[in-house]
Amino acid sequence: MKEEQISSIIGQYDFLKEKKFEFQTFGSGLIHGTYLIQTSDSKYILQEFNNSVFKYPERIAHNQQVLGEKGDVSELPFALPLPILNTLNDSLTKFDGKLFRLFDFVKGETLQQIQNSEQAYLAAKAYGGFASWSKEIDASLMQESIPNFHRLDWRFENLEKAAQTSKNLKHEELEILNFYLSQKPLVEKYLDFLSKCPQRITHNDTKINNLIFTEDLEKVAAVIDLDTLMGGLLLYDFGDLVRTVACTELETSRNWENLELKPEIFQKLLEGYWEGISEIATEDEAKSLLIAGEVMTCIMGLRFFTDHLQGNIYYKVQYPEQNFHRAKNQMIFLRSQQRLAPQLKELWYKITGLTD
Ligand code: GN1
Ligand code: MG
Repeated sequence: MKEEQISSIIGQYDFLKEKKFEFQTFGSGLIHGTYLIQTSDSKYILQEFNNSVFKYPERIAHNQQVLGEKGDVSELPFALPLPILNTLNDSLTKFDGKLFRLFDFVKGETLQQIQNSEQAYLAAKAYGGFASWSKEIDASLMQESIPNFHRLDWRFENLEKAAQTSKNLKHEELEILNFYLSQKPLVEKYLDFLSKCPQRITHNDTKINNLIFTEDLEKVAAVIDLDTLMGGLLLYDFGDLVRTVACTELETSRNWENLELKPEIFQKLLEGYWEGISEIATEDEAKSLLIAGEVMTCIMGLRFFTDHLQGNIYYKVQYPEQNFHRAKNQMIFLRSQQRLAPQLKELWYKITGLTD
């Protein structure tokens, strides 16, 4: 983007009109274009909104508005940067056929992977604390920014449909397809919790890099990326933490032999998340945490494999087989969690103090 363009966009915010500024591209996000804007006394993040991944920007704006109006953000022990309103009182600013949002800049560090188990604890406590903080907000006020986003049953049906029209699958593709189709019992368990657990306000993308840590990495300074914020189950947020933080390997890894769950990290995640939610969690919600990692890993495996069968239409790939490999990675990780389930259950008894 050029300086004149940025100037026209930020000119739609009263407090920035006519101000001198410098700008640069910022961060490693793959979805939205991101710029750091610096004036003589403040810093801001300007985002160019990706309308093809998020087809309902007005729903995102609605959800964030509900959150800002119904909850007191200042009560949280970390920042929750919501978009700043423009002169039209809108969080989305139109320019040149595109949509932009402006945020206050939060100083700190983002991690792509944890460096020690304490960071797993801090991350989980922050996401759990967020769910508790929003307990009074009626989740039915929220709109689906991505419909059926974490519906395991729907993701499962999508794979079934894609498989019906896929011919001549290779031996290894069939093995992975059959593995995912054998996960029907997990889908049933999920549906049981879906019928028994309340809808909460959930973040739905609880990866480690959606947090900003303080520069000394000892505290969470902010929870960011609130685009998938909507009504959901606590298990979605805890499960995506397990999926992305408690695995020995990244989701893009092909180091199959070394890929497994680290029980000691699972323990730290559960300690942190439980500390955040214990005051609000129902017994069913507490129990749902035991299958949370499996559910979210299965969802991602189903999504990757379906995308592979459909010719890589959703996820960016660096090579043609990448979604197939991601689905294989998630399959191995899901197997590892299922194998370790009895050990994880022992940790769960200890941490929650609950019995069956
Ligand atoms: C996508 O683009 P990113 O990394 O924020 C996806 C998540 C997946 C993740 C897997 C909107 O998130 O659900 O967990 O990829 N977000 C969307 O890498 O589809
Ligand atoms: Mg994201």
